[in-house]
Amino acid sequence: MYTKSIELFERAQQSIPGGVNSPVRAFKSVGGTPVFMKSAKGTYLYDADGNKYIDYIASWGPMILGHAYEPVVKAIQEKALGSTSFGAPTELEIEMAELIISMVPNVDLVRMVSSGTEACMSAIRLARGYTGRNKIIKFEGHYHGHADSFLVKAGSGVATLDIQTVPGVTAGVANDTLTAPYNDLEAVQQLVATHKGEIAAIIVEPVAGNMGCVLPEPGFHEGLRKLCDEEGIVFIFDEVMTGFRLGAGGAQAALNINADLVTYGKVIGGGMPVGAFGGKKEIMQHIAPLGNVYQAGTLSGNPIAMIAGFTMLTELKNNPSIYTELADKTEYLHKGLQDALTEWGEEPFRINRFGSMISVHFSDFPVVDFTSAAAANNQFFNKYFHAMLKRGIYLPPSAFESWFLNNALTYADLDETIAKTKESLAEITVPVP
Ligand code: HOZ
Repeated sequence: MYTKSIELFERAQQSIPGGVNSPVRAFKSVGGTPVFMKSAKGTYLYDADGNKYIDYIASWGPMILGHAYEPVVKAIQEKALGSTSFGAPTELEIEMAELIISMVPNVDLVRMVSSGTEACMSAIRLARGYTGRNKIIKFEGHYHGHADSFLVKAGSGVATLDIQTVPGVTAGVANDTLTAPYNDLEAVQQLVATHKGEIAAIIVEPVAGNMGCVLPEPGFHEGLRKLCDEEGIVFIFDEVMTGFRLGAGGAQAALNINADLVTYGKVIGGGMPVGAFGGKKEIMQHIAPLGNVYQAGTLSGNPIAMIAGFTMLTELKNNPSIYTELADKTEYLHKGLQDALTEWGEEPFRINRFGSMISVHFSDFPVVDFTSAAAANNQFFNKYFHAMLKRGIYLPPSAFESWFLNNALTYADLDETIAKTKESLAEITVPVP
């Protein structure tokens, strides 16, 4: 069934570290061989062996409208005929910036980059340059890409591989990154009081997606916002996952919170390698060439990435009902999974959901931060993952990742997913504690 994937993984390990170009894909925590994909259309993935899957990753977010969405593919094809890169400005970059500004609150200026990592890295450099301070606060289990400053108590692959300290990140850099538990406002207030006048930025995943989906508790972001205002700290929303997914205005609009800077990643490229950071003019005007905070990139604003993103964001802007449809489908899935797991009754569980982000935690208690996410029965998740995979349901290969729904999913696909969950649960033997 996975003959070709097994063969490709063997071969990949000869030329690519660990056989993959991003660690979560290696299936290290769930075990087994990663499935090598060949193509996808709508909500269906097809692997190298010809197996078909219903996709719950959506390329970790961006495939909101499904794979190979025709207007996006057509726009890319047409644009490529006029060159794939100039290293010089284009009108399309202005249109893209104007579109983002028209959709998102509190963004006066936006700078395109090529990945979410680059966006977050540049945003904290800007915050440091703007405030003249060195330290930042991030949250345990949050992942803001792999720049040195963020690889402290990070989520996603760092949590999946259980890497406590990342070799190569200097103590100096690590010392400037302070961490607090997500949803623990008091811990953040204490950090700020201890390091008064030293904190340049607080960066947060507004709805966390790199330790599974974990929701902000009421008042948490409001408290952070107030603290940042009082202490002159730049408040950064990392919207790499939530931007244009929770709604056209991202988490800022969905949660009714104003951030000073926002960062974006893959979502704004419709699946192409893109990122961006933006925010208030007062801060953004410190970026070169307006100011001296240097940041650059030959492929920034790349025409193929811009046209893919512009086409997808335009669809999202013009069809706001997409978000209601997505939220309804996610709620339907939630209920179906909830009923299936309750009826089976052999393992405690919690389901977290916000918009079209959802995750199942095999836990007896609410999952509200990294400690509770890590304390769940993630070995059981791994079994569930494999039981679903072999039935054609492609979930994230780690309990420390959110699931992302795409709007090509039909209710029949959701029913199939729920039915396959029932079959999977019936198959899994619960180990005697
Ligand atoms: N860190 C990404 C999700 N949170 C995973 C990216 C990938 O492995 O492709």
